Amino acid sequence: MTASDTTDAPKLSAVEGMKVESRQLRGTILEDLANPDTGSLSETTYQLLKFHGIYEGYNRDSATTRKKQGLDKEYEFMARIRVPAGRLTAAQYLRLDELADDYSNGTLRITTRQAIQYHCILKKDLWSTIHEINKAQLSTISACGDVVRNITSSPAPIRDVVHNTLREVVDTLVPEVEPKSTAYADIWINGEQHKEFQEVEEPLYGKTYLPRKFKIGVATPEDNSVDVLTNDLAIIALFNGQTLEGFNLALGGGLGMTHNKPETYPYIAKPIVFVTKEQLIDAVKAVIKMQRDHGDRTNRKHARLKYLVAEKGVEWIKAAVEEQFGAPLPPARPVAKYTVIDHMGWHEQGDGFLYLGLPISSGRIQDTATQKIRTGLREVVKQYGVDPILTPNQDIILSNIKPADKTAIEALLRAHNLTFASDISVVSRWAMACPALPTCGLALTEAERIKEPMVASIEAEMQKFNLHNENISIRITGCPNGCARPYAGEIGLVGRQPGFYALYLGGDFEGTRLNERILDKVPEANIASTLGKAFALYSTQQQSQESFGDFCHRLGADALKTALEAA
Ligand code: SRM
Ligand code: SF4
Repeated sequence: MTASDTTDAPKLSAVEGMKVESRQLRGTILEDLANPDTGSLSETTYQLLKFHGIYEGYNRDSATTRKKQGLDKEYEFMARIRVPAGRLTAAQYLRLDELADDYSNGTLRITTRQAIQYHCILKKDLWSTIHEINKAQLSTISACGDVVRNITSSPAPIRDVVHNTLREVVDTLVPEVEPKSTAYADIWINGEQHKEFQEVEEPLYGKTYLPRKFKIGVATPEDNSVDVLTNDLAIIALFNGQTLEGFNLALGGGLGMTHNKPETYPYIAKPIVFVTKEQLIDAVKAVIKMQRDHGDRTNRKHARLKYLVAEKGVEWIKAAVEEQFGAPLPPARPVAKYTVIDHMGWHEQGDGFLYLGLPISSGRIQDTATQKIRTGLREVVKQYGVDPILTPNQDIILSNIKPADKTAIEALLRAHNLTFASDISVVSRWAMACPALPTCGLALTEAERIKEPMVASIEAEMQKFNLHNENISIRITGCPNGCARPYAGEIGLVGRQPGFYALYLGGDFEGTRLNERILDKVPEANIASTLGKAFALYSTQQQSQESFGDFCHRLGADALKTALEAA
């Protein structure tokens, strides 16, 4: 019996009760889906579906008009396909591409955690969608819900000790942290509606799984492309050249917050312990069990590991991890400065093959009037058998390319008008936006749909001060939950209320320092000109090699606020 199986906790939140009653995440999902009459589901099914990688939502664009017409909302589902470290085979990608037409809205959306999302799935198609995804040797299990989510890591398909180790760590961890409940297979693979329930042991999770979502990222200081310190558990591999020394575990990263609720806040993971390769899996499990047993199950807005780390302190956390691990562990080692790479452009893998990183704006793989991104990628994958890798920056890497195919592949992509990294500004290459409207039920403002014009207007301001070649990260979200990691960027634009954004500045490009809120409600139309004032200061007061984020940090929030508010 695990500590989470005991019932001496004060008062469980409603979701905790649902988990306990769910027969290990089964609930009445199949029965609810079989009812064709209603788009909406019971609250319990809505919550349980998340553990299966599925969210029910509705078309936010049409909801108001339909309400006036006395019509119900257009309910639809989002399915998130878990892709550890973003690695897909050519065959998997091609099947996902087909399914996007069969069941989704004809787009594949690369997420900030290297997964793929389908939007706009109809209730009648949901079972077939998930079933077909599994037939392609992919899964939506644990892509959402109170479990370990998709594990992120460097997408670089480089064949050397460093990258082989990162791949090995992810591949070893994935089955270890997956729920053991057979509910997912029973429902989506076997469709066994009336199968007699047989409880299986959940040694890691217990009956109530985790208090909240739990994210793991695996990185090296030399390649922090995953923003590893924004994860509940950051695994930082430390190498001496090509020799692995071990791993730092940093705990408590997380970005979600609520406007006007200072008790909620973004937080950067704190370094806690150093472990050897042999200790890693048990140490990871010790961290998860520690959060399972000590995380807050009474208030979901206070349930992430970050609140435990912030409130209990690193000494308490270290002792609690060691208790679960069963032995003392050395403290985390000092780490050199982090660097971030976007892996765009052509590179050698080190095994005779090449890889090509292609920017995909907001991760949206789609055909438009001007760009046939989806068709172009499909054709290249089909004709040349290259394996796609999804990046934590919402971009795509085509890997295992024969050098002899380089010219033809580039020509084929150009024929479909895909964008290459060399075609766009640095700032545009690094910018990210979350989906927000119309699919996200939590969006207060636009994000993905305004990203390109917004970035273009910011770029125009940068140009005025000759800063257009600067590496500046811009991250836009439609609400404060932080899905495009806005607080870990140099410029964060966070949806505040329709048409208005909170402006955050002063994070570092390397993802090791959070930015700060400088202005609360900037009208969308004024954002670029407001930032222009900061660019003006930066262009005249920048110290040698100082990045924009570091400059804003040095200036400080108060001075920046005064400068940006000045007419
Ligand atoms: Fe997220 C919820 C989209 C990465 C913090 N996130 C949501 C939901 C499911 C909305 C909902 O709960 O109803 C969004 C679906 C919108 C849609 O229309 O598709 C959503 N999150 C996304 C994605 C697709 C954004 C993207 O641009 O790619 C990312 C999917 C990642 C994946 O493949 O698993 C995504 N979300 C993140 C990240 C960034 C990361 O993990 O690197 C964060 C900040 C880090 C963190 O977890 O703290 C993030 N999402 C949240 C939160 C706030 C959690 C919190 O602790 O407060 C929510 C809301 C919640 O959980 O209650 C949320
Ligand atoms: Fe939705 Fe907010 Fe996440 Fe954007 S940041 S996808 S608006 S929950």
